[in-house]
Amino acid sequence: MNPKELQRLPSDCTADDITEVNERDGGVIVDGWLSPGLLQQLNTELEPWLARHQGTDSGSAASDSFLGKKTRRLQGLTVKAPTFVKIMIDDRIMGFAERVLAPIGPSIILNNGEIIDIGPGESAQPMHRDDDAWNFANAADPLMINTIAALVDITPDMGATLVVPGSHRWEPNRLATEDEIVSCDLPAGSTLFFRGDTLHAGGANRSTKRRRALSTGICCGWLRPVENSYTTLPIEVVNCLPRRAQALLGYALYDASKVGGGYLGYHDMGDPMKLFT
Ligand SMILES: O=C(O)CCC(=O)C(=O)O
Repeated sequence: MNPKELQRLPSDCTADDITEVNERDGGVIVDGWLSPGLLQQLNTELEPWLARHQGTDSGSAASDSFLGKKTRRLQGLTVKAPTFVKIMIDDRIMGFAERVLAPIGPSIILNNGEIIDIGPGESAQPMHRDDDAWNFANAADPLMINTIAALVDITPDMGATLVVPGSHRWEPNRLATEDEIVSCDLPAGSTLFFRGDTLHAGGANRSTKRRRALSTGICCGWLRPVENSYTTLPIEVVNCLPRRAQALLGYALYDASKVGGGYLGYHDMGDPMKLFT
């Protein structure tokens, strides 16, 4: 398969539609997924945090190079930009995650809620699969799903996400040729939904504009997520969130007892959800 573009779905599509196209292509674009009002609210909340961003400094040169020295990234969005919570618990994103991740576990958690603001002059990331974060797992099914929502109009020259359609079915070591890679044109609000086993990368920003996007990744409930939400979110903030968001942030007891597994994430030998009023 070698389509020149990913399939696009309308904003009223369902989680089933998103899952079905992903099963075939490894990725799909939903146009107009975020409303203009929600986008404006989120962007307004993000402005002061991005303005005071100190640059990429993860403590590892290799990690900094992967994240991008000209890229501003923010996590801890539940505190910094509370509008993020509505997006994280959207039925379609959770429904897509639940469907794709069902074969490997009974529950899901947030892997990362991350602003990726790629600056002019940034080079493209190496092609990768998000599932490689857990490379020892050797799983036959995806371990996570990811979404890249455009918070500004994103054109290919601005560092649009690069995706290799069909690569979720490839053997692990196969490399993509130039003509197998598509660049996602994403008007503000449009969103790429893809699986953890699909090859992709942040593109090179050859423009003079910044490419601002939101990555919301969801992984299987028994994995250690990329983002550590426990250290960024005060418990008083989590207490005020919807139950669904509390669970997604990792505060629900993981219970695989009905499928022959065990429990993970006890709080003092009980369900952490009992902490919340
Ligand atoms: O920013 C993007 O479009 C993709 C970023 C990405 O794949 C990553 O940082 O792992």
